Amino acid sequence: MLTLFHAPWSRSSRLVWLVEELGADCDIRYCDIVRGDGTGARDPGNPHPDGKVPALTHDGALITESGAIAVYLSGLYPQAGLGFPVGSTERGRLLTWMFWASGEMEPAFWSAISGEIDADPLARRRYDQVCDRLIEALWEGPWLMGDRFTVADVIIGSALMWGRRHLPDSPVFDRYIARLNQRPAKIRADARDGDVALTRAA
Ligand SMILES: N[C@@H](CCC(=O)N[C@@H](CS)C(=O)NCC(=O)O)C(=O)O
Repeated sequence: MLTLFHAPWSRSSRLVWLVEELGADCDIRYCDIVRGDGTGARDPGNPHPDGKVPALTHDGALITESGAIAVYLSGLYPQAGLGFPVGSTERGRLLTWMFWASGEMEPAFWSAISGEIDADPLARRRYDQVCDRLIEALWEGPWLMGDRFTVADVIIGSALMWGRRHLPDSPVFDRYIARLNQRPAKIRADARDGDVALTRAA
């Protein structure tokens, strides 16, 4: 049995989207979390060791970290075609995107949000490299890996949607985000994302 621990309007929203893309048989457990503004509280029912989301349990085994959950879930549903088989070179490219997202892209976005890129040339350089890499990959499109929509589009695409105003003006980003928003699974996931107030009342 699969259970996703999810808080509305958070990093776990992208896993709700992935569940919809995969057609996964996964229970969604709505949780409260401590938000950036200090509101909310740790949910005692959430098994994440830091009280964060997302967390996934599979027959009692706990998996955390968005990228790990995404790779794990897409591996359970190979027929959905969001990943590649072990041993294929495309899987190597896909894993590169997945680890790059957490190791390079997310820190670069945070340094833009905090203003660090205006004071630190190395932070600026990393941010510019991240933006250049994305624009180059998405130039042809329609997806990060070309014609095939993959789990990397869910993880990286959701970060671009969330952080759009911290990215440079580019029709490449705008068109990509518009394509993502038109996906039926994304529309279903938005409807399922939930209401922060209700998780607190629960
Ligand atoms: N690296 C983690 C980050 C998870 C994370 O920070 N989640 C936030 C929600 S966006 C959270 O649960 N915060 C609650 C807290 O810090 O206690 C991942 O991507 O899964």
